[in-house]
Amino acid sequence: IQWETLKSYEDILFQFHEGIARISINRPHKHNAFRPQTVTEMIDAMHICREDVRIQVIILTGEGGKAFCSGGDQSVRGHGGYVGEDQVPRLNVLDLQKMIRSIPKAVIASVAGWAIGGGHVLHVICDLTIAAENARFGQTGPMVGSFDGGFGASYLARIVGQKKAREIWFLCDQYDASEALDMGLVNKVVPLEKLEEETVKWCKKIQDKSPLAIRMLKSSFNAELDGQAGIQELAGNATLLYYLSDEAKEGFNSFLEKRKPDFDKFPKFP
Ligand code: 2NE
Repeated sequence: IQWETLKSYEDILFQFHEGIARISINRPHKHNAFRPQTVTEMIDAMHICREDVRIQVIILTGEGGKAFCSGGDQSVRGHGGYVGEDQVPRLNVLDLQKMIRSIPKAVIASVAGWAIGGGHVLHVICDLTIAAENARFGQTGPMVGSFDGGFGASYLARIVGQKKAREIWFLCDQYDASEALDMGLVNKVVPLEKLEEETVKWCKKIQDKSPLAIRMLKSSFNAELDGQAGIQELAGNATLLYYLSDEAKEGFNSFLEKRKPDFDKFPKFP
């Protein structure tokens, strides 16, 4: 695939090809662990993915074939978070998680090698995960003095069930790709050399579908789990659809034309 660079960053690659955006963590020397700057760059790229109407599907991945992401960079962990050049401790990966969850486009994790710790949570939050045969999954928090009790625990439990999620967190074991497939943690496992091809194939299948239907489905899946934030997302999409209707247009046209709105002419449904 001839990926075209959309924007250059220090810690990530951000590329585009035929409606697909590819965000790839580019710190293979650290198994693609993220520092605050990595996450800031990913957030910026996700903003672009949300706003750019050419982008229909997003792939999240890591460079090097040995790791998707190994979580927070422990070498910059300080007092209260991960510390960047400004010396401020941050847990900004939580903001990135919310963006992956709420962007009204499918996000596919393409996992080669390690998806560990906060890196594992990132793939969990993605809508779909395609794994290479060398992928390995797990949480390390309780070993390294951390945990993710948000999506990383509750949404994981929705995916693999309560018992398995507690096992994953309490034991900090690692699971290979076929174990991950068996527990419903990934959608498909392919040989490493086929990973990108298969991921793009899944993107293209989604791109052939109705974007509004995909958008509504994503927010519907989220709404059940995300409380008021989930309902707000789904309701925002309902407002978008309503704005497209002649009935809604009659409302604002009547205001602009300083007349009483005439809603009688629109169809009523049982
Ligand atoms: C991933 C794992 C199991 C791989 O082991 P192995 O033996 O294949 O590789 P190695 O030698 O450990 O790693 C290769 C290089 O990457 C660095 C290592 O230090 C090593 O560097 P050198 O010694 O060659 O210079 N590296 C790997 N992961 C790193 C990391 N996270 N931070 C900094 N450097 C890292 C093994 O590497 C491993 O267990 N890694 C640590 C996984 C981990 O505990 N991640 C943090 C979890 S907490 C978190 O992510 C988090 C959260 O819980 C809540 C909010 C935000 C973040």
